[in-house]
Amino acid sequence: MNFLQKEDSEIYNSMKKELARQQTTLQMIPSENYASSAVLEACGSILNNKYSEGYPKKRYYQGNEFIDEVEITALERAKKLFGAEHVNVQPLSGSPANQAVFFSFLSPGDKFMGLDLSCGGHLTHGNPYNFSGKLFKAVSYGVNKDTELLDYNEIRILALKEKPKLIISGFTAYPRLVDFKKFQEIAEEVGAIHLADISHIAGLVVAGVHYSPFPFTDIVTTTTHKTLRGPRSAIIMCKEKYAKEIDRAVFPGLQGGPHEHIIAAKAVCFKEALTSDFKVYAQQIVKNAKALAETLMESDIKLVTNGTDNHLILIDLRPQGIGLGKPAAMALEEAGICTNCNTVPYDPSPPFKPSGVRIGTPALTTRGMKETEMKQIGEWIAKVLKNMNDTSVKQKIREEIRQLCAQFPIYKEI
Ligand code: DSN
Repeated sequence: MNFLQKEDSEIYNSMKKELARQQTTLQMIPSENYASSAVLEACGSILNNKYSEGYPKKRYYQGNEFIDEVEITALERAKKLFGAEHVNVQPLSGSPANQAVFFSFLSPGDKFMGLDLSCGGHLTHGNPYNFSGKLFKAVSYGVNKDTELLDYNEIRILALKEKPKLIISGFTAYPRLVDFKKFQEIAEEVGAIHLADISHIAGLVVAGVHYSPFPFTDIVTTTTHKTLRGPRSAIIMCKEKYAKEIDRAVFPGLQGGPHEHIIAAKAVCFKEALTSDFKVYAQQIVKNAKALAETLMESDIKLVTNGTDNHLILIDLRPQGIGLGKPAAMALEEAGICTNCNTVPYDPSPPFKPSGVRIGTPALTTRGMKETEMKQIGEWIAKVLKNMNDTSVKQKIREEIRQLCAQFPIYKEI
């Protein structure tokens, strides 16, 4: 960062401190990861300088010969990686990608179904403060109150009653496998479009450690920076018959010039995700999450659904009387463990004061940590949660975490 250091010491210094934070603490927010240096180079590249409204070979601006090469490479790699019929790599991030899908198939006021936020749904799946809940009529489904699992029979009954135009599957805080085939069958039965939002689990899907929504799902959206470990962005994939609607909804419907530096970074990420090393990585994410979940449960920490099948774990703080999610996440941060507070199913507290903490293993797995480290980290998390106001406990763990992080360096070369 030589140029930045010379030209803007304020931003340079903030970035240096953030780098140290990422290196010396445990990044356990399940939607975060460490992108490779190659991905970061593409993000910070001269492709930033180019406007390219339109699609490859059909641009409104001149000078896009090499931009087309980049975007076509990204498209081809994404198709191969996911087995998708059609891909749009231009969405700026996950929410705009989902927005484009709504605008492709729904008119304002139309009804759709998505998972309730408290049960693990995303803002764009029908939250009343989000465009999805404001412009459209959201009918939320939940999870079973006892098992905290999706109940496909209940979802089907609700869909038959409500007859939505769109059904969304895929979540931000559901620690179990999702049966996309069942969602597609329900959607077909009621004549709805099925949108699978696989943002959290895309890396697991391409590695074959989570069910894939391909080839049967109508539309699939995913961000590219979570388990997929690419740049902060998103893509939309669909059956060929929906290609025109989706492309038109992204441009000119919703966006202007695409961010081709980020599209280049997505292409790099797809190449990385096509390797056998990535499969091993994704398998390890799940092994690590299971090992961590076991240690937490052995330490009497209650987990939503009593475990995990994917990369994330949701701690329910209520049974232990630990308190609310925000102070718990703050105590963990003081000890060097970065998580986020989160709602638990049917949370009696409001979303800005939720009763849970969400943790995940994608970033730690990128650092090379395995089951042994997860066991240690699980013990630390339990200890902090049971001694939230004890500064000496948090300081001791903070120091031990600093030592652990030094054994698993990240971004040595920056
Ligand atoms: N903010 C993301 C997450 O943390 O799950 C979803 O968009």
